[in-house]
Amino acid sequence: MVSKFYWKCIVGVFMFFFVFSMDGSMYRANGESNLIINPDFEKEVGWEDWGGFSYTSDFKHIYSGNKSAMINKGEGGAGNAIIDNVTPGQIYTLSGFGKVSGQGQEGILGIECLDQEGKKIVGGKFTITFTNDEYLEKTKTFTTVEGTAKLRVYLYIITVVQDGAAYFDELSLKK
Ligand SMILES: [Ca+2]
Repeated sequence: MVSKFYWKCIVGVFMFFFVFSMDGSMYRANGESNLIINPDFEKEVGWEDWGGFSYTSDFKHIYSGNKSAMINKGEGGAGNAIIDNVTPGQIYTLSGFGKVSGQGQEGILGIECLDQEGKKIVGGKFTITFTNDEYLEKTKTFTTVEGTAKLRVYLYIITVVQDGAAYFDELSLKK
């Protein structure tokens, strides 16, 4: 009996590590790496300020970690590093946590399909709009349009209301 129990333990431990390593290899096989540089805004890199963009460390406006993105200017926002080696007809999923402050404020998390020269392609823009005053995760799945060679994720406010701002954290773009 003791020996049977002993072998059950050995098999149990073996199965544990087998399943554990399978899980790891499956994750890698899916190639699900986040294509956004600095998607959690913890480091101050990867984002180009298009106006009114800042990294905030105000705990009231952070979803996770120590910083999030804040935009508080109309026609302002920020663009992430351009993603190269993209082809048309590929399915990607964009997601992120966002919220707004100010009555009627809207905040946009978007992505643009760009051609080889980095120019925007008509019909190649996909957006997620946040109007909630507490952080919510939203997701958008899209297919890259004809002529796509690059992608660019961006944050944007079209018009800013009085005391308005949009906040973003924990973004993700995966193929
Ligand atoms: Ca963060």
